[in-house]
Amino acid sequence: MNQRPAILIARAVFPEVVARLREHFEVETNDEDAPFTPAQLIERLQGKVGVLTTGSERIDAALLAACPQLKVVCNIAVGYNNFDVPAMTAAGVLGTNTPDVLTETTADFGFALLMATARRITESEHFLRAGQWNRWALDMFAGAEVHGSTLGILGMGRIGQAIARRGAHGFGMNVIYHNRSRLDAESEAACRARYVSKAELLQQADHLVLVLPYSAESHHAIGAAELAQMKPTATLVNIARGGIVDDAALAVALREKRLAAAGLDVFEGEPCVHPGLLDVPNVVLTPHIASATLKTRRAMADLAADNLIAYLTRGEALTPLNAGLPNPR
Ligand code: 8YV
Repeated sequence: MNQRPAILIARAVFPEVVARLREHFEVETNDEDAPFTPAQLIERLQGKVGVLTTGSERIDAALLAACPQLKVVCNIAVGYNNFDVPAMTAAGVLGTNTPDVLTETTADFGFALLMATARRITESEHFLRAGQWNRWALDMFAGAEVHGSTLGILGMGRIGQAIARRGAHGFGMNVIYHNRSRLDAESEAACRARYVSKAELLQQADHLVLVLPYSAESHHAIGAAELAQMKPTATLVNIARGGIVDDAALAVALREKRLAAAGLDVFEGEPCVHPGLLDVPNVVLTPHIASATLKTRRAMADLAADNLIAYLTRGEALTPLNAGLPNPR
């Protein structure tokens, strides 16, 4: 009889990562091209002590009660708004995420999206592909200046600071930020960023990048009222989570040119995208790929696997979210 503990990998990951996990555990995988429904996830978790998840699997009190053997849930993501961490702690289940390994890659993408948005790269490409380019004009696809402009960052964690460094050191931008807590002086100096109130951030930013975690508190942190405070020439970039922006209000602001442009990698209710956003030209839309380089996605999957192995074999994870569980399962 095989005594090895059983685990589930809820979404397809790299074969090398599966192979590494198979050295320690009985591994069940999701061979479908889609995430499990909540009921399927509960069914597949029966008898499993650990699971690798992505942002798509909700881990809440109901699931934890229905899966009494589950000890650890390892997200292949730095964001963990799919976890109810207090419920996990109460149930004695450890959660882990993948910080650091995706910081620079995600910041690169944030900057790419800012550039594409400000300089109207996808909009002008569509125009060219549609065969509409028949002459040059002085103001053709004239966009917003990036170098030397004011970069606003809402949410100044690791990724926010990495974007700030790119803006300040690479593009000579004046960087301002708002965050729940102010950075220490050394960290502010490293990314040449100045702390301002949220109202000042909205009013002064030429380019506003959102990099804050999603929570009840940050739900619709950018809605109609906030968009109304921004410059009509400004651009907005969201690489954080859908739900932080009220996408319906944003679509209206873009249509009415009360905001010059937006670059969005995340959406409320993704993979569905608000139809109003699909309908306006001044928005760059990407399918939640900010951390998507092969090297980084592999590092994320490896870190999640390492967390699972470390916790189940040694009782200690590498990047735990709720370490020191009072009553671990
Ligand atoms: C993930 C992300 O790829 O890390 C995060 O929080 O948003 C992305 O890097 C995505 O959440 C899938 O897990």
